[in-house]
Amino acid sequence: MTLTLYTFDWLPEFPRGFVRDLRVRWVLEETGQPYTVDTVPAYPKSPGHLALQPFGQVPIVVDGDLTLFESGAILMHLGEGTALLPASDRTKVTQWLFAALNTVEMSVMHWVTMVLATRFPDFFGPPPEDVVIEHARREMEAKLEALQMALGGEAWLADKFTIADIAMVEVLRVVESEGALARFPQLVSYVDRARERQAFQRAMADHMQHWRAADSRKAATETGR
Ligand SMILES: N[C@@H](CCC(=O)N[C@@H](CS)C(=O)NCC(=O)O)C(=O)O
Repeated sequence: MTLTLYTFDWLPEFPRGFVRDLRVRWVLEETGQPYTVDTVPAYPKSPGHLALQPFGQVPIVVDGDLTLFESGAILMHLGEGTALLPASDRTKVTQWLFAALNTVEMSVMHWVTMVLATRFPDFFGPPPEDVVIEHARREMEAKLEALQMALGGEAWLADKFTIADIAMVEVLRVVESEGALARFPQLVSYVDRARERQAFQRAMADHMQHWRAADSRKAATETGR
């Protein structure tokens, strides 16, 4: 049975290219596992969506009898038995996957949601004072500094490219999109190296095509066609 990846039916421009279905698409493109994409309404959350994902978020994967949410758990499930989660390096890859999601992503999201609130207050609520945003930025930069040191001159977080790199690069791309990665040249190279992968490029192209098709569907509904 083909695996189904769920993402939102439509979203405005600003999160496109960063919605977390992208990291799942990337793993699926790396492993070559066939999949189809289905959608859940972004607004309002539907009971069907909440039955699959109790927090009303995406991504969700339905793989046979298994329904799975949380992108980290999905990456581990899809990486299982592949070179993206090698048995010989499993513990280290898991450690870096957790670091990506629980340490780096947490501080990045804390900062970036405040930055986005300055541009999209209707969506993110009123922005906090500059001093609060600056504090969050410094906290995030301390994490990025430490990550850059840990990566050192290595190409990837473990011996080879793994699901931990997919998660970490997806988080760093958010920092880059807000112009805050340039102070960390080794992290810039790391992101560039990962982005050169064909699997990433296919995943991104499909992700963006999904939103274009969603725009067309929405326009057709609005004009009653
Ligand atoms: N920890 C979750 C976070 C999922 C998440 O925040 N997804 C966003 C889209 S990228 C979402 O669904 N946001 C809508 C919401 O939180 O209501 C994961 O990694 O899967």
